[in-house]
Amino acid sequence: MGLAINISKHKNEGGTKLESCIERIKNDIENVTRITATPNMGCTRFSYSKEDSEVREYLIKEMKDLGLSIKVDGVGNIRAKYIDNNEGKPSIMMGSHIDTVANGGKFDGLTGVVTALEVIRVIKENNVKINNPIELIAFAEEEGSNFGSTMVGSKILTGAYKLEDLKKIKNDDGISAYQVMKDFGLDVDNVENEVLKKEEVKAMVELHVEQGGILDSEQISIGIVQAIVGMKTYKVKLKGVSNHAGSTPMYLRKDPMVGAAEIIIHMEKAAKEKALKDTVATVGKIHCQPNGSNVIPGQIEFNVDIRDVETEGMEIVARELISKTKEVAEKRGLEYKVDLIGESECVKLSSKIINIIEDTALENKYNFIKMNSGAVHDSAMLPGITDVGMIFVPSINGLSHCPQELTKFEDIKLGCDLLLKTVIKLANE
Ligand code: HGY
Ligand code: MN
Ligand code: MN
Repeated sequence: MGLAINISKHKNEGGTKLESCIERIKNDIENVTRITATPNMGCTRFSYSKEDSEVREYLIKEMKDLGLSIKVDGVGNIRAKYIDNNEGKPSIMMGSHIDTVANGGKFDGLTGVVTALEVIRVIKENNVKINNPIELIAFAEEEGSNFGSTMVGSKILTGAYKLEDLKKIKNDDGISAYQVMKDFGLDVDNVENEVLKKEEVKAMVELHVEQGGILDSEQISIGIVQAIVGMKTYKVKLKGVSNHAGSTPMYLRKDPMVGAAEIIIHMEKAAKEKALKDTVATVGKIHCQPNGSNVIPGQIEFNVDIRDVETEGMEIVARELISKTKEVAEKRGLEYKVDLIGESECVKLSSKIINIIEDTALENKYNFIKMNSGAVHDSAMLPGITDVGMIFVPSINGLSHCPQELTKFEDIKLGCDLLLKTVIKLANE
């Protein structure tokens, strides 16, 4: 494991005023983000990778130093509970995910985990009275970087995914999530016995960077999230006839690349002109076989990521995808397959939690707005089990899922202090 500058033993200098320690937050983020598969090209920390192991080792040590009771479930979610004479009562849960996209930013997911860790440090060192345990959860495989399906950790935790689903979803090498998790040393066969029960949790509050530009452009420190978009991810496979790029006349070709291009252009048109005002559609991943510049491709696979706060918006684009793929494949003599490989509903967050966060922001004179999230988050899987709220902190220039992702530590501290006060309120109401 890389050098870990260990200043996390600083006593919280917040004095009587309860507040988080920006140095400890910075230290955790720097120690974790130096562990990446792509040094100098952003954070690449896929779940179940070498980098993931190193980060888990670091975070679990920090959790043990706090005396938390730690459990890693069969899909790799880390659950760490601070219990203080309130054993058996439902937890106030906080946290986010520790995995990243390829060449991602330093703050997506991790910010929610280190601020939750810092909240527990402050509560413990100030002996704050809490009637409920405080639980930090670090979700696995939120990004879908391995298997194309987002929020696998929270879908398993909430029962939205079953063991069977882990055997179905596969990585680019055709290895199932089930096998990857087993090889990582997880007790994946046990996942269905670890589904979160309503009586285990009283509330969930996730802090996350906005990943959009509203807070930064309007110079606002805090976003209180009201709804999280729904999402559908499709995998499209087009099969044609691979052939020589030079000696094959144009009229004899069955070229899946050109077919894919027609469909991808149509996705943009469907989202812009046929769907609803907030509908978005993206093709960010494409795989060409055999991928030679002088070879007409034999097969093209690409994923289509469709989102909206309204289900209807997603369904319009999904219908366009299926009909356009059929039309293009028949016209060009291609075989085709369109599979839905992941989805999550648009969720409205708990008005109770939104009100508590808002009251706390008003009491502390934070400037805030209420807003929706265009990114999906593990919290989106929990409303069926508990009351859920989210706190956003600004992303500079709205950039995310790229090495340029940036959030000021002062803003993270402000968000962490709001999280701290919200959690204490929830643990004492
Ligand atoms: O894709 C998302 O919205 C999230 O970052 N996984
Ligand atoms: Mn995220
Ligand atoms: Mn993300």
